[in-house]
Amino acid sequence: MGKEIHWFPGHMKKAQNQIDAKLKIVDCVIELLDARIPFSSRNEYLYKLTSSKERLVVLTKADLADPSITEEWISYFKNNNSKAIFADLNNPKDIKNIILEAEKCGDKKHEKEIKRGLKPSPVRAMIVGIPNVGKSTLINKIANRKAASVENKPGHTKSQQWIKVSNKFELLDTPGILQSSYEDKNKAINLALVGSINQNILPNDELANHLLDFLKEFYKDELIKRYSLSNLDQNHLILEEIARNRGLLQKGGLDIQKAEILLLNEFKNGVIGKCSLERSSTNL
Ligand SMILES: Nc1nc2c(ncn2[C@@H]2O[C@H](COP(=O)(O)OP(=O)(O)OP(=O)(O)O)[C@@H](O)[C@H]2O)c(=O)[nH]1
Ligand SMILES: [Mg+2]
Repeated sequence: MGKEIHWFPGHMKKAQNQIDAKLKIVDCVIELLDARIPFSSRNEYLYKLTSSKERLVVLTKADLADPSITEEWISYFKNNNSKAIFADLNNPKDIKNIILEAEKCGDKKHEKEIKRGLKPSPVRAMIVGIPNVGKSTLINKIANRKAASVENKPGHTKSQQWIKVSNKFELLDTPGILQSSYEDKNKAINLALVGSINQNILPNDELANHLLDFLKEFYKDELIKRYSLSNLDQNHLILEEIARNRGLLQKGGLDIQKAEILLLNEFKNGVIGKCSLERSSTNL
């Protein structure tokens, strides 16, 4: 495998240009980051592209992340003068909180309009982020209807779409965009582990190995409990034990590849526990 990780389908380049073109007419950018990997899930290119706009950072999938580490990330963003909140996008209370914060983005514009004797115009927010981070979900929850298509697969949304939420609020859904390349392979691995890079880009055995090393260091008890493990010595023995305990067999013995897939899927879906892959103290 080469040093840099590339997964930049054609629609992402187009999406980047379209974001640039729409920036002029939006009041703020809502940047979604995955609460389990706030550092790796920030697309540096997209961040710079949208830096002239007021920004609200939302750490999504907080229900899958380690709560104390998420709190640390919120403090980190605050200390860096960035407005950030965390959310489980399936929790209506969290959605209300996002709406309240996003509506504030229109305050300056509304002040100017009122001074000029104009009626306040709707707040226009552009939702940006990497694939699978929850952009379309957020829009549907705010709009309270299935306005944008959602699927648990990176790169699902392929084009921009305005969604009118109310007379006060309009949202722009955008396709998820990754950096055109990742020099830092750890970032690419993190993105694959949470499901934001296509599964076929990095080999499962490498991902499973990396994940086991990480879980052994930070979430040992959760790992042992989930798979009833008798020891944590070597990763290949752990995978064998998972295969044995789950009855993953093939002709001639244990099916290790199936054990890797099971481990990766269960991690991605939060079944092993609330695990954060990145900590603000060590990653930034
Ligand atoms: N557990 C959990 N799942 C979430 C949350 N937000 C979104 N999801 C799930 O994540 C998956 C992807 O959501 P989408 O809204 O399609 O993501 P997107 O950012 O629009 O993805 P692209 O269109 O590929 O860029 C779906 O299965 C959602 O149900 C959350 O806060 N918690
Ligand atoms: Mg989408």
